[in-house]
Amino acid sequence: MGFAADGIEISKPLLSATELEHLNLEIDDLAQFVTLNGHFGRTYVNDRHSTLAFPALIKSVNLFALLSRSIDFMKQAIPDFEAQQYVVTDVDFWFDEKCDDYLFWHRDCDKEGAIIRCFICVQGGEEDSGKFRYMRGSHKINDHDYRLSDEQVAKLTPAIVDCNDAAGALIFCDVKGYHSRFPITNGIRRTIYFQLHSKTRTTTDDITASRILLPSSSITPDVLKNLDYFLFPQEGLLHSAGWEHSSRQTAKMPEKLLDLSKLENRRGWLRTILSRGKSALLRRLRRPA
Ligand SMILES: O=C(O)CCC(=O)C(=O)O
Ligand SMILES: [Fe+2]
Repeated sequence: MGFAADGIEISKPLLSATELEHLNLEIDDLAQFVTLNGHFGRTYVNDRHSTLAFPALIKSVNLFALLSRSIDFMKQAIPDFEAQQYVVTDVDFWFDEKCDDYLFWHRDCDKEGAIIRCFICVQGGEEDSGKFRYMRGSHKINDHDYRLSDEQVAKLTPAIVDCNDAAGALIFCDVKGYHSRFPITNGIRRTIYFQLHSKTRTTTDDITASRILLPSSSITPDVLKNLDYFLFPQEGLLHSAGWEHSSRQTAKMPEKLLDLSKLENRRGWLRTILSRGKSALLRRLRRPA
């Protein structure tokens, strides 16, 4: 199975059985953590789906190093990966509880190669616990809607691939392709989730809608090697302030940010500082102790 032809690919496990065990133990603990203000460990999207509030704080596995290894894998597997200038737009950890519903077959984008989603199963993900499903080659279909009709599903059934035995492996797919998952009737599902947007195939607004907390304790040489994948488009620096350009913002821009927007020509300067910092850090980290 190959990404270019099929829209989906699965790597060999990137996490060992021991790493999965340690990660699950840590998550058991983190997911329970409650502060006086309410539930701090998880953010509930609905009663069956929640996300870890601060996935970046996971210690048993460096999620960013794992992401960097995932990027290395995709560079090899996806012929135009570097040309499409992907940028990381999500690093998340999902909890899915019992759910008898069969997620309907859908796509999340109508431009090929624009958005890549990556899933690493930490728990569950089997046939009775939310195994991911994808229709091979359906990222090439241009005339179907967001959601497939029953007739369309029947026609495309031979193309369905089920992501079997995926614990610790990287499942990555083009979300223009149709996908679904099995219901969760037994146990739960825990998934590490990464998303990348192509800078050439999506807009700056799409990309800067998301932010990622990257703690300094996660910055290893492995992470720095792929730091470019965390750099937003230049014009995104102001977009990500969330005021001037976002159509979703209705609030008035505060004076301070208005001043900032006058400094647009300084953005190139900021970028230089960032990349200088990167080479200095790399040099330091590579120096023998
Ligand atoms: O829960 C899943 O595995 C599928 C979620 C989904 O549709 C998506 O990530 O776009
Ligand atoms: Fe989806």
